[in-house]
Amino acid sequence: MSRDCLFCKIINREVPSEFLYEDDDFVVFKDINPAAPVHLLIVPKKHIRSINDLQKADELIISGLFMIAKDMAKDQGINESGYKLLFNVEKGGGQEIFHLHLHLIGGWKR
Ligand code: DGP
Repeated sequence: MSRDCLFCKIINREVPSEFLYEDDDFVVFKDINPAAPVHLLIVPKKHIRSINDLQKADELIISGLFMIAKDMAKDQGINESGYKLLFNVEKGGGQEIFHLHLHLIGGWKR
């Protein structure tokens, strides 16, 4: 938990957001500024600034992010049509919220 982190506040329900999925270690909610018809954020509850800050002990977090992403893609009905998974890393990589999250983006009509 980081006091001034928006995603920590969402995880702790200090800032309202509807969770599409939650377990002991992760939450999933819709991106407030969607880049596609489906744009979800898969977010570990542990505060990790970015991919750069991952430790060996975080391996289960990384595998969990991808397992939840593919389940959410199926849940949203976009697993067969296809989707993108994206990490923005630090400012130069487009990261705006410095709490690790995986973007799940898809649902285009092609
Ligand atoms: P990134 O640039 O990778 O750090 O992505 C951060 C995303 O978070 C960005 O696409 C917009 C989204 N976002 C920012 N503030 C909020 C918020 O208060 N609620 C929700 N649901 N999403 C937010």
